[in-house]
Amino acid sequence: MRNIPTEDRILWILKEKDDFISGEELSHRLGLSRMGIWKAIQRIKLLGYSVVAQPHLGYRLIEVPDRLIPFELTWNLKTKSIGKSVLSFKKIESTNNTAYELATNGAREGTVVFAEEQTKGKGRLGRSWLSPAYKGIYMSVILRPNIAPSSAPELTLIATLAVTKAIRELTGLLSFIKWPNDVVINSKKVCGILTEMNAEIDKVNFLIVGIGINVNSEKKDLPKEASSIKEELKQRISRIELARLILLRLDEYYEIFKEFGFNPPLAEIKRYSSTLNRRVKVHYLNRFIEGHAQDIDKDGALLVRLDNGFAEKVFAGDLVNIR
Ligand code: BT5
Repeated sequence: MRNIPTEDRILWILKEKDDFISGEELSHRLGLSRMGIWKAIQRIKLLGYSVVAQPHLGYRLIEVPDRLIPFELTWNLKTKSIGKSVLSFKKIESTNNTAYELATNGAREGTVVFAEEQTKGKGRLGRSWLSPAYKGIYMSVILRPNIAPSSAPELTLIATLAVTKAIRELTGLLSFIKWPNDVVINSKKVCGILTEMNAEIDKVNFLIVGIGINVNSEKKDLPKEASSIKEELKQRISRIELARLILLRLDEYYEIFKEFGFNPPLAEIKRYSSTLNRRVKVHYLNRFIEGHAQDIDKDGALLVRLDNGFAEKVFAGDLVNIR
């Protein structure tokens, strides 16, 4: 356990024990003095953990704070690549920008950057993403898939699938994928994905998949037409649990994507789509296209059947479900 901070090592032992453990045993197992243990416990408490100390019994972990602490995000996380390295910031401009910088400097695939608050959270096309402190999950994942730049939108859809599944599993809420980059509950946006890329003409160097989720945000924190999990569920949930589940699901679908391509995740994306088989209006490259959302193509594009009978393939855009 060399190089692992003392706090994390103590937390690890306290979690596994799930009962009182004597200061003596802790100091023996960590090779630290009793005073050293006591000081580390004080630092753990400053992070927001509740640890009780009882004479003769020792220390016991009572409560974990709902903070995006790397140790909590990764403890016993069974993923292959996503979340093997996690960084968490209290306040930064944009997790996508920080992840992009890290990736430029060689950060490995699966590195994830979290923030409790973003001061310049980004949406697509220069739009902004409201990121109130401690209420949402703002995270960016570095991926280095061996794909052409034209396949990047597939990873955006895979991320919407991971989030949709995780929300359903944890809360029972019926979340849906709104093409091309949203997750909605009761037709209201609770999550948006922004994928950015560093690529050459025919090869992606890396992708940054940025995920913003309104978890415990209140109506007043959000744009009028948006919502949060808390607003829809009428109850707060653990951001840590949701973030861990998203890392797991993303890892699972990313592995499938790397091995079998986009088709298997696409079948599920269609199943959870709130867009297909509806009349839609898409704002795309300064044009409005209206018609029937017929299918999501094997590259993630939306096929819209126009009223004149022709089908048009739309690669990106802003979409309104009309009915
Ligand atoms: C998106 O763009 O939906 C992508 C949002 C990605 C945010 C994440 S957070 C972590 C990572 N780091 C970043 O800097 N970004 C990513 P788009 O489809 O263009 O939608 C943007 C529009 O959604 C805005 O113009 C607002 O109308 C609306 N919006 C802004 N904040 C919102 C929020 N918190 N919840 C719902 N809608 C919001």
